[in-house]
Amino acid sequence: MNLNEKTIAELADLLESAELEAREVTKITEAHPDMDWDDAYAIQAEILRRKLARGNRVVGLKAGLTSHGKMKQMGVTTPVFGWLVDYFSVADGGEIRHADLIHPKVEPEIVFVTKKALRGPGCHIGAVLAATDFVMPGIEVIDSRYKDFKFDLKSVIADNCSSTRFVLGGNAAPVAGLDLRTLGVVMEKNGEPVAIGAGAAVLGHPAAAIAELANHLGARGEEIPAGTTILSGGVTEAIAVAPGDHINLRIQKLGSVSVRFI
Ligand code: OOG
Ligand code: MG
Repeated sequence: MNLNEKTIAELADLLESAELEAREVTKITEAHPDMDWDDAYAIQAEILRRKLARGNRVVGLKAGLTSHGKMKQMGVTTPVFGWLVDYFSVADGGEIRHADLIHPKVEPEIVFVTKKALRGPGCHIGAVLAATDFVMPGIEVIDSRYKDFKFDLKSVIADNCSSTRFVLGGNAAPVAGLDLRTLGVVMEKNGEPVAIGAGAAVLGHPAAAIAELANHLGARGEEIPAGTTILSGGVTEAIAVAPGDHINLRIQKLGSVSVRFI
């Protein structure tokens, strides 16, 4: 770690205030070029500590930058991990006020819900599939707090990987008998297909993203508890949305989920 506690607290305050007030800030590595990975995750953890102290609850975890489409779009090469809290959750068919956010984008995701704990190191897709209760479609809404949605990996990790809202729905399907690599994914904006892909876009197999999360947490002495909802990462690049846009995500065999921006 290169940053002291005071700086970590200041940066957490900067990023969380930007989130809550829906305004963009300069990416933090500009003023702190020496910050390292542990500093980045420490800032992310400090933002969560502040939310928990205010009574928010963790309701899920996420992996991000797990597909080639996303890595190319954001100019990065490594997956990142973050948390989801209660007020991020939006009901299927619900509405999101665009003005509450800065410059939101939507992503199609395959969502896992676990029935057994997963702990790295050495977690692999076999362990993930054995521990999965079901998978379902999810629309993730991301909203980088950084100017023009431009960042480097350390800045985006500190910003809890741009997390802001998510919508779950469709069919909760057990993984036995499903080939998650070949599941077709179609996301529509106002009835037009805008993002098309298949599960294999996520690290070759979306369960690999969950295994990487377990290994990341394992290195910190933590695990993915049983009953955890986990977003495995955008299958395609993220799509910008405007007020009035209606987003529908269909995943083969998993049904559909939708949300409207007002
Ligand atoms: C970082 C968050 C990435 C995903 O699914 O790839 C993410 C970003 O692109 O702003 O949630
Ligand atoms: Mg995502």
